[in-house]
Amino acid sequence: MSITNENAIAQPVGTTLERYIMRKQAEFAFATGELSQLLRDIALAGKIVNREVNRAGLTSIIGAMGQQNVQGEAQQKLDVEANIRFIRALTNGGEACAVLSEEEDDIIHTGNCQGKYVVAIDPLDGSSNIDVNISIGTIFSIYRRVTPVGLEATREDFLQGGRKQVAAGYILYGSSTMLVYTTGHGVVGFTYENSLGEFFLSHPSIRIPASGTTFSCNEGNWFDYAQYVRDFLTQCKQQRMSGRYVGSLVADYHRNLFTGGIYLYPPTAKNPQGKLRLLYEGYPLAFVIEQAGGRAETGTGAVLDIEPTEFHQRAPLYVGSATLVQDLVALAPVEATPA
Ligand code: AHM
Ligand code: MG
Repeated sequence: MSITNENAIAQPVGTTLERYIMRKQAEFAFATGELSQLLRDIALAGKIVNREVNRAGLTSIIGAMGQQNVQGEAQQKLDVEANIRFIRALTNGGEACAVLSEEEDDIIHTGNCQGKYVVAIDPLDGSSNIDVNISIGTIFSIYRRVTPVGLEATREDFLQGGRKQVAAGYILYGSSTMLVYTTGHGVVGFTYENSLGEFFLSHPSIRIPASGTTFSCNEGNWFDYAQYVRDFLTQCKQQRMSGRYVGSLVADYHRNLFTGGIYLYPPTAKNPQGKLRLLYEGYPLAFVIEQAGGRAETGTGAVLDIEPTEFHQRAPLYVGSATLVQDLVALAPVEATPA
């Protein structure tokens, strides 16, 4: 055996997601193991989607299917595949009684009426980037149902409000694939090891820097932005901050979470409430950022405080380092961006 191999064997392989979840189960809001199972189900579907994302350039799976999703956007094959994979994993896992997906108009009943949880999910976010081999992601949000166990889930279960989330997170399919989540006890990150087929704990306690030097927004919408948003961005430029915008929310958010910065999707003429969806984009990313020490605002209040009314409603999103979000909010007139 070579010295290199001996050294490799001397190194512990690390903590798998599975083992971590088992150890931390007692910290979960309802320590019954069901939420743990849900996280495992999401991780399993994430592994499958990761495989498909990696194979996308090699197979004919890439490309538009010629269908549109409920928001009228061109649907890619991988969106369809990811949607199916997550719904199937959550159905087979048994703990989710219903799922709300960006790709589906109405909630999907899994048939698990005994399940105590509902999941809102954007199965593959940043779908316009699939065709060009740029990082994409999955975003998820978990609630404990408010309707009686044994019956079908209803709208009420999904429209509880962001503060009622019991867990939320995302998977980034990037240069490496990562699962980042919170159960309300800080934020943890796992990195996927392809050869072993496991997520390993890589970031036990993620904290966003209080400030940062990156702003991320689609500046092509500049002339649609409210004056206070333009003033804030002008300040960023005067301070020689860096503009970084992938156009994949998970990728932009993840970078700013680790290095400090602010992501903005303000209201525009085309999307007067902003483009991003509250239940499976705004809320979960707001929950994670608050747990990491950052802030998520709409311009008139915290994202997590928005009263939800519709499954696919949109909301402005200003999310990232607390100081930067505070600087933006300080410029906002009270009536600037109705939430
Ligand atoms: P999607 O859910 O249809 O993929 O749309 C959401 C995406 C985000 O990932 C990204 O931040 C944003 O839309 C980019 O929008 P734009 O091209 O208007 O800048
Ligand atoms: Mg999306």
